[in-house]
Amino acid sequence: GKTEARLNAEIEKRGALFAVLLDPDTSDDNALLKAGALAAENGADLLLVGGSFMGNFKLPAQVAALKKEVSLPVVLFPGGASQVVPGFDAILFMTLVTGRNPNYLIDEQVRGGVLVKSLGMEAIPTAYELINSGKRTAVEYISGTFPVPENKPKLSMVHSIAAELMGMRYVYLEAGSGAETPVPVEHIAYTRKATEMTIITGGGIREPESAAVRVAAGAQIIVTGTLWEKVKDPGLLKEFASAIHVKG
Ligand code: 1GP
Repeated sequence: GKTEARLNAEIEKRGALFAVLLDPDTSDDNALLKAGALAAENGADLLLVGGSFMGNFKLPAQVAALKKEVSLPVVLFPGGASQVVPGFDAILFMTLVTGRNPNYLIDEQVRGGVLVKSLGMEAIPTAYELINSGKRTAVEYISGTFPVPENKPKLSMVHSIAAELMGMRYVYLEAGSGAETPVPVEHIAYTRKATEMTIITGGGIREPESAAVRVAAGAQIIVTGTLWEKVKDPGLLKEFASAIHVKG
């Protein structure tokens, strides 16, 4: 697809990409636009929109307004099939491969797939791997699945190998929104060594250095979300961008 090709070309050019996750649950019609524009002006390469829940009927209009303002790809990062709404450049079409809950292995995909198809939306097949990060996270609670133990990087690697053989091209190594600690670098490094998939990682990344070491380990898209709910600092956004853009 067009968006996937664009992301891959940008990764080739810059080494890695800086993604900002925007909260879709806002009644303030300008909030998404403001947060997205701030990120776009200060070095972000990609805007993700999503979360465990989405109960905002105005989201399609807000996404359309955002798309008019910024030239970055705006990609849906859904918590389930009910979140498939129009307006996005693409969807991370995810499977929670580290879990053993059929709902997130096939059920949501069957329900959401027909919506994606009827919207003509580009889908990026993505393995979603939940890695333990200290305290219990919303993804763990909502999905009813165990995360991969933080000291077992080979366990996430074997899930990545299987996902790649099943045809998935992206893998999202997730610590969970607001995680105490980000995905340990070993998990990233093992998946990097064993597969050719594009590696996204996020959850609990709060410092540019923390992003940089994950890029060095092989991550190609770094996601930050919670941090920007409190901090609206253009300088910090720029620091993240330069820590991630290792090829300039
Ligand atoms: C959550 O990985 C993303 O799905 C981002 O996590 O909100 O902790 O930055 P944070």
